[in-house]
Amino acid sequence: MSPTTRSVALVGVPTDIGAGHRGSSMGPEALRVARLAERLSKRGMHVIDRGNVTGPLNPWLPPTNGYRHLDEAVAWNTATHEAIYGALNDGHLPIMLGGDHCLAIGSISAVARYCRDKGKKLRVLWLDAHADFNTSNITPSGNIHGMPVACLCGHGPEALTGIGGTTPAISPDVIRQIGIRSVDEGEKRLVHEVGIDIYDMRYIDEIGIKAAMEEALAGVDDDTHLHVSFDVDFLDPSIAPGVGTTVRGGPNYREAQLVMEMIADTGRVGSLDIVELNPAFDKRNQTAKLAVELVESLFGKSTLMR
Ligand code: 5AB
Ligand code: MN
Ligand code: MN
Ligand code: MN
Repeated sequence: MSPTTRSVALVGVPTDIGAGHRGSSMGPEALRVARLAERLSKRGMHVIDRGNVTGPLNPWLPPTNGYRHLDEAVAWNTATHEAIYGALNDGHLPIMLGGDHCLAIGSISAVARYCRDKGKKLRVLWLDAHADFNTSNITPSGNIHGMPVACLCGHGPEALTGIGGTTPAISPDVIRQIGIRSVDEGEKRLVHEVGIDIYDMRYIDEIGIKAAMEEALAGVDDDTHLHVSFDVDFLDPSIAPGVGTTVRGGPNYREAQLVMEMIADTGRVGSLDIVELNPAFDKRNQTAKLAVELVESLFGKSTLMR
């Protein structure tokens, strides 16, 4: 391996513990079947599949005190945190294969801890139809996959906000949310209060994806660790049916590809989550294949002729 070869570690987290539909637990395998490792190897990366993190089964119970499956979510996120923090310290660029989006609490708290250790700046790009900023008293569902950003910013139960030892794990000003088009009433008030930088679909329609991405990436420099949290429901459901929580009016194929290409151009991607892929809703693994294609773009596959 040449010293410039990026070594990538795949970490599967096969659970749907935070979701409102069963099936995202099959996401890691669907991404492997869609040949994620082989496609990244072809791009010259050194790919190690570290297998799957383990955790409790999904008991499929109703919420208690505003949370569904809190103990199990803590167990999965603690294991995810350790796996991602370990991969980073071994010199790998970790790709967390979800799993539902609650797992970003584990992965991003690990990335933030690693950045603190190394004195690096962190920028989190949150590609999603949803803001994922609910708390126990405003959530319409109790599903923890609707709460990870709030938890990471310190709003949530101590058992989740404290994973990684520092609460809050991140400051709201490191986050840029892109593609947002479905936010609950109380959640909307809270993201405004906290001051999350949101590039919603209306804004993207008005100024265009290129200008929006330039704004979201402004200030990223050689010292920045870029974490991309890619919720597959970011994409328009016409091209990505394999998710539990579809919302119409998302980025089309070419817009999504441009998002990934512009992120790739920074050369600063240091970690990635691929979450909310739900093979139970997919057709012939097409959404997994599309996700893999977009991840290739994220790691430098370009449509550019110049
Ligand atoms: B996802 C909803 N806001 O809290 C809630 O897919 C949906 O990780 C959350 O973005 C969607 O239940 C969570 C209605
Ligand atoms: Mn999400
Ligand atoms: Mn979502
Ligand atoms: Mn979802």
